[in-house]
Amino acid sequence: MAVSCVTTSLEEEVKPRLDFGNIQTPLIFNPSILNLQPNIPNQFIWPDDEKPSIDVPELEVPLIDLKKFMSDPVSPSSSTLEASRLISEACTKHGFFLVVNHGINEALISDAHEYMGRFFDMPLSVKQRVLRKPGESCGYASSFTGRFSTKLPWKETLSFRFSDEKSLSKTVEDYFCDALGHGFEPFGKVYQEYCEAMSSLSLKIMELLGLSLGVNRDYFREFFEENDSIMRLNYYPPCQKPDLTLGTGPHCDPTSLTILHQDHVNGLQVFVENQWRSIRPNPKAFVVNIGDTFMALSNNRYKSCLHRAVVNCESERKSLAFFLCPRKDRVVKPPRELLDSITPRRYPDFTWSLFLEFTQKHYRADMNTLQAFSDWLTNKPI
Ligand SMILES: O=C(O)CCC(=O)C(=O)O
Repeated sequence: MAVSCVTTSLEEEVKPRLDFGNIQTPLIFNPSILNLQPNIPNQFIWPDDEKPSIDVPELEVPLIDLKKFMSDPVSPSSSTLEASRLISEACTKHGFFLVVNHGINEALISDAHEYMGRFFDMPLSVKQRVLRKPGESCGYASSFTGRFSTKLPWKETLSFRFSDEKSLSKTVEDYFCDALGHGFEPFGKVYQEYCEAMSSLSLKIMELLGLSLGVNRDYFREFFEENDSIMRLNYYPPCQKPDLTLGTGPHCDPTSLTILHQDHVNGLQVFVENQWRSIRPNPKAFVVNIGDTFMALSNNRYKSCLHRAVVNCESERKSLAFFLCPRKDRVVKPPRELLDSITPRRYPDFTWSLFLEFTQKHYRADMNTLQAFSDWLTNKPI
């Protein structure tokens, strides 16, 4: 990985420069060069009130065992009812829980991590073949140097689209081959399979969320059939000043449901009861969290919670994030069961495509994204 001095049209737009105080050069995030400096560029230094604390207490999140649920008949068993009770409790409070016995092949998870390492180890010129352009949600981002010029995250990402529509059955494989070349076919195959597995798992979790909200078990599952989701590979290199920067800044996911697999290195933190708390890595588990779009679907019953990722000076860290999103034209509105005279509609109807556009073109995701979007929709001239 490399920080070098390449000028692209993206940089011209925001004109970020490497700023060590006295010397300024155009900014590209290349840790192998940045790590040779005693300090980090100012753009990566976060304001004091957002600087990370490394030793934070652990968040207690329920461990949901999916084994029985996966083979549960239509009428739920007592273990499924217990799982749905635990999910309801966690999602009302902060929206985070872990799932184990999820049925995803360990070798597939390990391949997904392995290929992520291979991708980020490639020369910058190769990764830049799929450079993420302003206003787009997919592609390679070396930090967010092309989009923002302050509070930059200490990470590289590769994001791509997954569609569960039958006519688009090979979106991921095609993306790798078309954008990066035929040598990337094995990457495409691994991530196509991984995304298909994540999509199936998220539909099962949707059934549990439906049960836990007292809505028909199939309601949310059907809502997310033909989902148009986003997969993101997060690579956090070690940082010589981990107390000054963040790997991922504080934000709530605008998407519907996130299924995250972290490697063995600590980093994920969630803001609960006015305090940052960590979620300890568990290679056998996926971390699941509610996003803003599901918060709107549940009419605010379930929380989309602020979270971030910290970095450290010794080890690199990797995480795989699958962001479940509805088909772009689906209208997001809560089912009738979640409305009554004391709990009226909390957000207006919207489509995921409009919300996605809002987060890519008008607003940097933070803890108020959904409210800002809702205000924007309400006040937008027709
Ligand atoms: O890497 C992590 O633990 C969190 C990643 C995350 O929040 C994101 O990609 O939106």
